[in-house]
Amino acid sequence: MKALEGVKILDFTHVQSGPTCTQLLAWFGADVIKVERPGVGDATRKQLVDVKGADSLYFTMLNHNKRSIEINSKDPAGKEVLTKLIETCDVMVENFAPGALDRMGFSWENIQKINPRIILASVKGFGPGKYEDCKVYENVAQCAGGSASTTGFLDGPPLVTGAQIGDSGTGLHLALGIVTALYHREKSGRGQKVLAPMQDGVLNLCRVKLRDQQRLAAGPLTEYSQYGEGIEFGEATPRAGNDSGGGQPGRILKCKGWQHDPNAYTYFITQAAVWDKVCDVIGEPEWKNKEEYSTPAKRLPHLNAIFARIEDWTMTKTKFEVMDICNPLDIPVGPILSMKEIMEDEGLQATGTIVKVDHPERGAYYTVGCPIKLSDSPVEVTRSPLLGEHTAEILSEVLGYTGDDLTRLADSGAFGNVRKEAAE
Ligand code: CAO
Repeated sequence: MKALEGVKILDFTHVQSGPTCTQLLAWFGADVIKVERPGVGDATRKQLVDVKGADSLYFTMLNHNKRSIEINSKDPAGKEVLTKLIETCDVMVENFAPGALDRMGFSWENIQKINPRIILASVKGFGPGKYEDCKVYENVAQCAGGSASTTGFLDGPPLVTGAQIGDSGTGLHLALGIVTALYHREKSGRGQKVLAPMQDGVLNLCRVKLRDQQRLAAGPLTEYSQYGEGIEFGEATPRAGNDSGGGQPGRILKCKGWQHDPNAYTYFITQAAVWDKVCDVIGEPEWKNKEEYSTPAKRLPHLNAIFARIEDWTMTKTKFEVMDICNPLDIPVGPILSMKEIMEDEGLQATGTIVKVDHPERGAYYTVGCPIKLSDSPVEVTRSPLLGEHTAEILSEVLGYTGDDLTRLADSGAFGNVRKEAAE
């Protein structure tokens, strides 16, 4: 039995933030019923299409292990079925623009009246306040949550990151809120509203930057490169390039082949505990007795010179050789892996973090499997549903519609291809 087996999720999500959350719940065993607009579906189905006529990778990689039902939520028959789904499900998840659910007639008050045990979980761009009505996408959240202002180099513009911390990061936060509310319901018997604003989720992931903001009041941030370069600090946490965010200095350094391979780099951390080993490995054993380098604090103003010398050494090795040499010495390093290298990584494939999935329209493709491993609830990744693939099945098996009732719904036109499927 899977951890969340028996939990029914009414998945009213679209694009990325909501779908990442419900995909996780599906992987843990919940029955996730994805509601989509008839004939159109989640907008991502047809975004960034690489195989003509097939669902895009954008959609398939965010919607595994779910069932799809087409419902026009603005049609009376659609509202009737949605109401039944709310009665039946444990959790309703949505990430529409602010107010959209209310406009459909499903305010939190109405939802509670239909099913007092249901949990309503929402992603919005911003929490209550002056921006609460804004529509928000990933990069807006990265900018508003403190990530962009603290990412990049000191002499360059703010940067967004490749990690989808606004969308997938908020999806993760929401999933935790949902299982927490489910746990609470065990004791209270009631559902509750769970809200995960994207700005708040990004800020939570930028916690250390708010830490640094307050440390500025006590003087310069000595572990930042600019301190060693004699550049004054302003009033806000600056961009720190590839400096380590923690107390152990680190940098991205060139490795053998960097001239033609954009990813021939390693991250290198001069952790205090292994300083002597770092000196030996790069061929500077006399540094161990050098007064200016004798403590971590004394080394801080010299980090540029220290890392320049370490880079002279890393440039003579490939990023994997650096790993092989440093790892046994407990010197923390990390090769900069390209997406190609990650996709082909046998270790990640063996643990189910990179998974090959077959799809009837597009054939086999790789996806990222569940990154959280439960020993008693293993994940089996199954393909994303075609649009409305389970409409008839959900109407009849989950909601109990049969005979004339099923025909009435099919005739209403509010459920896409249900008539054809029911006839089959
Ligand atoms: N049947 C009928 N209508 C439907 C429907 C269905 N099954 N599903 C959605 N709709 C309608 C909605 O009711 C809404 O109608 P109204 O505007 O008349 O109320 C309409 O479709 C558009 O919904 P939307 O405003 O949510 O969609 P959008 O493409 O304009 O905006 C987004 C997209 C993501 C910017 C917005 O949904 C949003 O800000 N969401 C919250 C933040 C968020 O999750 N952002 C992350 C996006 S990427 O992961």
